Amino acid sequence: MATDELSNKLNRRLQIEDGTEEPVALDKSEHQNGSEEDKSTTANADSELFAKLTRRGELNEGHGEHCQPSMKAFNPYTEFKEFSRKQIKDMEKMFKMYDAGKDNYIDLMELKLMMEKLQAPQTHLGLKNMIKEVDEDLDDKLSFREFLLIFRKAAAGELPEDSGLGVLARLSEIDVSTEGVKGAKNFFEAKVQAINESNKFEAEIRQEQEAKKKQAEEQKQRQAAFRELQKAFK
Ligand SMILES: [Ca+2]
Ligand SMILES: [Ca+2]
Repeated sequence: MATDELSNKLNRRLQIEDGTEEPVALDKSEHQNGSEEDKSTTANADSELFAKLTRRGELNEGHGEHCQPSMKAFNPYTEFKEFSRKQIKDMEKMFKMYDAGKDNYIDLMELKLMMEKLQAPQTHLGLKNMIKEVDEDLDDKLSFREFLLIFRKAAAGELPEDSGLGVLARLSEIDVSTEGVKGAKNFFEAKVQAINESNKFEAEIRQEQEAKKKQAEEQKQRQAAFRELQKAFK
């Protein structure tokens, strides 16, 4: 519905600009009380509207530049709900510490140094494979998000303990606490805990939203009462 309305407006605007259709009502009022200056301001606003509509149309049809996924704000706390804020902060600290070049990526050289620091040096091929395992955007280096994937996999017991990434997660001294690598029982307990955590998180957000809604309603009521009061004094 809304899209139809937009495209109608857009078509009409195009026709007016082409001169194939006389603008009606809108312009009449301008002739009556508007100066030339007013008109050009309206024209500017119109072309701005036109640009916006065109862009909206393009986006609706899937053309136009959408934001790259990597440009979207990445929120580790909502995406990695299985970890506590403390755990994520620890992982961030570690990531920043080993990102010596401060470009927000851990590249092969930086990973090499990390593994040496952790006293588990890896071969060149080993390092490459470690990156490959979580390098979702295939740029041969680890973003913070990809770095977190290492711990997600470790916590879910998906990394062989003697694999490069498994060693990294174990030696990182970050308590992934879900203890996925230590056996099925703990793994399932960890899962349950993760689910409870995420439910808790959602419940907290819901509570916040409800509180806001209530506040807005109360304000509305106050305003209505105030208006009634005003009326009474008129
Ligand atoms: Ca770096
Ligand atoms: Ca990458």
